[in-house]
Amino acid sequence: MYGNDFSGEDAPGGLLGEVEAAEAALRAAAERDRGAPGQDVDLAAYFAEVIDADQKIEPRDWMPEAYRRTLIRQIAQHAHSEIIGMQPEGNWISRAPSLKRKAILLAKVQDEAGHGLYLYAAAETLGISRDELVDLLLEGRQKYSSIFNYPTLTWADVGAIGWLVDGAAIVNQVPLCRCSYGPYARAMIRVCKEESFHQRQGYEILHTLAHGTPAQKAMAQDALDRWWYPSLAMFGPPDSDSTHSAQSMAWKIKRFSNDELRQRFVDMCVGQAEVLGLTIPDPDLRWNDERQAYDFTQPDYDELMRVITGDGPCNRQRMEHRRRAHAEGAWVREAAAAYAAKQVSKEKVAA
Ligand code: BYC
Repeated sequence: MYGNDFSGEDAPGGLLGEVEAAEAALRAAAERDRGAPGQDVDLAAYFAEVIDADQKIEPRDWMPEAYRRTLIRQIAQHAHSEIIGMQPEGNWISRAPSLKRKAILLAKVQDEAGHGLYLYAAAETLGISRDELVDLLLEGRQKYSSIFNYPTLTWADVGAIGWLVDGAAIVNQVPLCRCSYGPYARAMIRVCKEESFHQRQGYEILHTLAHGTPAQKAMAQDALDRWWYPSLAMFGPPDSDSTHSAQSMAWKIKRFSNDELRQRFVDMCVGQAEVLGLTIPDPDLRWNDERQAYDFTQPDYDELMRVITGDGPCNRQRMEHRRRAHAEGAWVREAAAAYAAKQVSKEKVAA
């Protein structure tokens, strides 16, 4: 029994079906490639036409400076989230309850590093280097997702992260597979396919615990109680307070608003929680026939702002760890650069 077996995630209309459709649309857009604009073309008008026609902006294309900056901000924040996001789960690699669980978790955490790399590479196509982006994170001038500032207290938290955090990530990222910027859309397709496996492994951990001893079930419920509202907050502030949504949607970077995606996530989770036999910690959660969606209690957005601005339960610990890991990895980067330089000079001698 997996988290998406009954939400129809693999079905054509389900989330993975949407990823497949986005991939096909991306290929079709590439085939319709308009090539570079002629010399006398108004570049701003050409950019608007490409966006209107649902084609992709590529690194070679002219783009408004604000579009470029917005993409760098969002993609970098996303990349940093993948890298910082390795910490809460990495915390459990040495304490996973079996060899098999340990191997799976290790692979998952490595996947997150890979996602960070795809995303840094996508950001680099916008004319900023990975070194610069890493410095911006380490200096606290760029953000990462609020969710990774919460602690993982028990093994069930690893399950809750997979089910809820990766689940929220998929709901947020599937529409990004149709983002107007080609390199970001392509990175997202690959990321979403992998995230789907992550979500399933988390759900399976919780399913096992929820059908285990009373103490294990209580541990699973406690994890759901602690991760539910922070997961809802991952989608960002409510639409009324979202500074970037309107412009990002006009540019087709974002395809849905923060509130629309949050609603979609809640609607997806209710049936999944029922199969787990766990209770979503919201006494006001109920089906609204008129809206054809669940009514639910919003997360505490003041808490979200506190966490975003550096005052969450683990912000300091996460950044200290990242700075230390970066400093301790300096010799690896130097060795890799020296090796690459040596290869280049060997090739030159051979040529
Ligand atoms: N946390 O105008 P808004 C993962 C900021 S990785 C922190 O709505 P936007 C995973 C926002 O940046 C998950 N900050 O912004 C990894 C803005 O501040 P600035 C990461 C947040 O960009 C490992 C301000 O609040 N996913 O899933 O239109 C293991 C106003 O917000 C948050 C992504 O990054 C937040 N939750 O919409 C497991 C997805 N929310 O920049 C899992 C890509 C808002 O003006 N990003 N802010 O200083 C997005 O889709 C959008 O950037 C957001 C926000 C929906 C997050």
